[in-house]
Amino acid sequence: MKKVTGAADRIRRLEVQGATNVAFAAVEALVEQMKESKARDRAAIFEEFAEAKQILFASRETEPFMRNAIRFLEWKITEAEWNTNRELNELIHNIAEELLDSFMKARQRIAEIGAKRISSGTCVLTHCHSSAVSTMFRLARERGADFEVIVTETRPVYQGRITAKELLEAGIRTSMIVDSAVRSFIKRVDLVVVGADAITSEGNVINKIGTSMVAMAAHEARIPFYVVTELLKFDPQTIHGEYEAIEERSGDEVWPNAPGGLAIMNPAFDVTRRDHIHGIVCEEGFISPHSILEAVRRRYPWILEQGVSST
Ligand code: RUB
Repeated sequence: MKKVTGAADRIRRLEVQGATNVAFAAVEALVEQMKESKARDRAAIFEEFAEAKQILFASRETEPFMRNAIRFLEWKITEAEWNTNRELNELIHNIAEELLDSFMKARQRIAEIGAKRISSGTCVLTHCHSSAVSTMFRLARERGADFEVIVTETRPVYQGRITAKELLEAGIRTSMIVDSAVRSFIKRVDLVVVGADAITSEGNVINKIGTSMVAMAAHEARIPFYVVTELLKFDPQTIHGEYEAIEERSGDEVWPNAPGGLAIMNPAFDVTRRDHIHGIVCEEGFISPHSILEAVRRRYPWILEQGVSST
């Protein structure tokens, strides 16, 4: 399981960051792993697939996009006719391409929709690094909007720096603030835009720790708060009453070599209630968080059919 354990380690260590990158790194590793399979029959291959899936699922807890993508592969190879490893490899490669292709179309549509809300003179605040949000900003810039983005540094591992570098490269006016300065600057901004790691059946959004505080500050200041995300981040387990698990990371990220006896809590994500979200920009359009389930059912019925168990 070298390919898969290697990818899982890179994901766990944050060498691969953000829900989208995590999902595609996991899919790629799985496809490569299956290519190396020496299993002789269907049952043995599915056993290997199940083992690989468990390793990847365990790499980061709060990543339903990765789980949905892997379940999509599993569903498709379960349904299809194939006999040899060679046939399986070709099939699995094509399924991964299909997923990537549909994702790319979704991403483009999201960027098109979101970019319409960013015109010249707009000041936008964002938290963390989201590839969906960056794509939308780049498109708005390409279309000629001259706007400004305020990026939070995003403690403890500073994903805000990735965002800031990307935006500067795209020729977007960018400034950075520390996370605790959000409320001091919120009145200067016209809207807040963030990405998502998970969307629940109630329309709540899980994103980088601190997002819910940004949302509260925006709510208090009556500033619109948008989430830019593919519906592939929907977690079907939440329909069955389960809470999205929030990954707890090492305290070393907060304070390496901290004094002995100091307990450090380091949750990677938090939950932003739907009441603080003005709109979700997704491949089904600009929607209210209240209609999330309907949108997922329309666009990806397989997510609801395949994703009912925790394995
Ligand atoms: C990244 C993060 C991002 C979402 C969305 O957290 O919270 O906002 O994953 O990203 P981490 P994208 O750095 O801990 O993975 O839009 O690229 O899927």
